[in-house]
Amino acid sequence: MRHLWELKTLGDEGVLLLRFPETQFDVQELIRFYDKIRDTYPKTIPEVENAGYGGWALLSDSGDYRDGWQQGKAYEIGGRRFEKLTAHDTQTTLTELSQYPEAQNLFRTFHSLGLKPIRTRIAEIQSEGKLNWHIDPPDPAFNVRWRAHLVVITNDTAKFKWRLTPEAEVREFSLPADGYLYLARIDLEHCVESKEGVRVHIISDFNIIDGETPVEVVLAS
Ligand SMILES: O=C(O)CCC(=O)C(=O)O
Ligand SMILES: [Fe+2]
Repeated sequence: MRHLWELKTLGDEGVLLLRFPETQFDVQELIRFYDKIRDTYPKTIPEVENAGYGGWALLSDSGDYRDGWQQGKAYEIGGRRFEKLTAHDTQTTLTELSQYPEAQNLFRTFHSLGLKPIRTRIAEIQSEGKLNWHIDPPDPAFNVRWRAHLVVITNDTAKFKWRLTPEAEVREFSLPADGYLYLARIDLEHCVESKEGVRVHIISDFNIIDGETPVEVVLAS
């Protein structure tokens, strides 16, 4: 078994996806939470050319639940796409969505896993929606190599994809709605799609507050 403090090494070894094998979130509770949010607050769609992709913030910079979604402009360096984002380390203000007991429970479980959540969002891809190939820009304030993903709703066509270069073989994985928290590499080019059916993840950047938590390799390049 590997441990959270080994995240850098695991990245250097070419690991693409990890999971926390010892803790399961309550998926039914997360679905109920998502249903309430979706029916109460309009979804924010970022101003990038990703079709059917948007969501709601639980932890953001200003504390607005739309914050962190509007300013998602992409830019290019040397032919590679980067998502332009504001500094994540300040994105720890609770939004009104965080008042829900399900959100409180979620944060408690994150802490029990040794994670301090930073920018945390509910991300929804509509049927036939996608988020284009991109790399998330490095940020010294937190571990930008990995991002936590918790699946709320998914389907067989919902895929997370990685490639080392635009010419390289594409590796893909359908993250299951099994209640386990996954860590996905975001410093390599990646994209997501859902060809048929909605896909909802809770996605969180984080700092490590306890590196002893065991993690398991799910996929390596
Ligand atoms: O799966 C998602 O909604 C977002 C994927 C992504 O680009 C990321 O986590 O950085
Ligand atoms: Fe990304």
